[in-house]
Amino acid sequence: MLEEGIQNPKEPKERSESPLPTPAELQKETFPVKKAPPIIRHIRPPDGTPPRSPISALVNPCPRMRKPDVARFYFPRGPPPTQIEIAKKRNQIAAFFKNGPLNRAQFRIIVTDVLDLSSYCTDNIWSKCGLMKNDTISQDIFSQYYEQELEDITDPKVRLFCILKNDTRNKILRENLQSIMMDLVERHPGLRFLEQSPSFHSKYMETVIERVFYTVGNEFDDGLTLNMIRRSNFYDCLSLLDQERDINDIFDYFSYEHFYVIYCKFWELDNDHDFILNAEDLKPYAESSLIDLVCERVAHGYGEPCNGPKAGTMTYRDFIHFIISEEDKQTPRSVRYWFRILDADADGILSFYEIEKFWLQQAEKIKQISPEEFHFANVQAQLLDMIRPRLEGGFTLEEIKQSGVANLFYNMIFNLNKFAIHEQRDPYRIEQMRANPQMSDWDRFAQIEYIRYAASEEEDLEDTTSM
Ligand SMILES: [Ca+2]
Ligand SMILES: [Ca+2]
Repeated sequence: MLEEGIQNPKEPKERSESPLPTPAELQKETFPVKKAPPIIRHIRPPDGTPPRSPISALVNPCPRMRKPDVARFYFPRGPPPTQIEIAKKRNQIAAFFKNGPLNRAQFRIIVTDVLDLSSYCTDNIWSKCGLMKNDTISQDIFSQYYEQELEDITDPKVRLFCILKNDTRNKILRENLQSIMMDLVERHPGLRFLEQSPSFHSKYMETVIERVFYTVGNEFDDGLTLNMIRRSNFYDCLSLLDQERDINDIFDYFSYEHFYVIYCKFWELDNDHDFILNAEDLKPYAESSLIDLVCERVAHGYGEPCNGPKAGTMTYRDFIHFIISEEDKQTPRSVRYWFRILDADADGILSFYEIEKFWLQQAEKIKQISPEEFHFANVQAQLLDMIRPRLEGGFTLEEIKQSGVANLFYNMIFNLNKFAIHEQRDPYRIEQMRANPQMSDWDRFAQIEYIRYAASEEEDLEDTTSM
C-alpha cells in the first residue's frame, strides 16, 4: 500500500478489484503532485479595439446551466397589468375620444380618471406628446405615447415619475415642476386672490418647488429619483390639489400661508432687498435667538451648500432650507443640517470641545438675561442624559437622530429662546400640540407666525382708518 503511494504517476497502475478507490488513490486524486495552475492565454486584440477578457476567449468547459423557472417577484415599475386591465384602460381611453380630439381642459379627465394622476400634471403630458398649449390631442397621438411609456405601469407613483422626469437625466429637476406650478397658480380656487398680484406668482412657485426638493430630495441636490418619489408623499399631495379647495390645508409643499411666512421672514432680514443674505443679516432672525457662530456657519454653507454670489452669502432658496431646518429640528434632513453646522472638524463625531465653542456664546447670552450661572459641565451632563451616546467624547449623527429629542439637544446648544420655551412648558404650545398631533413643528410655527402677521396687518389697517 505504501509503495503504491509513491509510485510514479506516469506508470499505468493496476486498479484494485474493489469498486472503491484505495486510500492511496484517494490521496493522489485529492492532492495532485505539484500540478501547475492552467496558463491564461492572452489573445492579442486587433488594433483599435480594447483588450478582451482572456476568459471570454477560452471555451467554457462548463455547459451553461438553464435558469431555474422562478416567478419574477421584483418589478421596479410595479407589477405589470394583466391583459384584461390593459384592454379595460384602452377602452376607457377610446370612450373619452369618441367625439374626436380633445383640448387641454377636456383632456384633464383622462389624466385623473385613466392615469390616476393630479389634473395639474396635464401640461407635462401635453409636452411629452410634443403639443403646444393651444393644440388639441388626438387618440392616435395619446395612444402612441401611452402605449410606449405608461401602459405597463400599474403604480401611479411610477407613472407620475415618468411623466415629470427629465428624459436625458432620468430624474426630476426643478424645471420639470414648473408647468404644474403655473397651472396651479392659474386654476386652483385657493389661489384666486393671487390673480391681482402676478409679481408673487414666481416666488410662490419657487418656494413650493424648493420645499419639494428639500423634503423629497437630499443634500446632493442632483434631482429627484424614482425611489425618492416612491418614498415620499408628493404623489398624494399633488392628488389632494384636485379635492381640496383651500390650498392652505395642504401643509406639505403647497400651503400659501407657509409661503407667506417664509417670504416675509426673508424680506424682514434682507434690508437692501437684493434677495441675498449674509451672516450679519441672519443674526436678527427670530429676535436674535441664534448665536453668532451658528449664523456664520449657516451663511458659509456648512449646513447645506449656499448659492449666494460670493462666499458667506445665501439666496432665497438657501434661506428656505435654513428656516425649515431651524423651525423643525426633528426631520432626518434637519438633524443632518445642524449636525454639520456643529461638527466643525467634519469627522462625523460631535465632540464636547466642539459643542463647548458654541456653548460659550450661548452662555454669554444667558448672562445678559439671568443672574444664574450655567456651567458647561451641567450642560454636558444634560446632553449626555438626552442622548446617552456610545462614545465618551461625543455624539454621532445616528444617535442624535434616534434619540427623538434632536430639537432639545440642538436648542440647548445654540437657540436660547427655543430652549427656554420648552423649559417653561408653555401651556398654549402644549394645548396646540394636543389639538393637532398630526402637525409637524414646522406646521405649527408657520400657523402661529401667519396668525401673527395677519393680526398685525389688521392692526395697521385699523390705525390708518382711525386716523
Ligand atoms: Ca440683502
Ligand atoms: Ca467633530
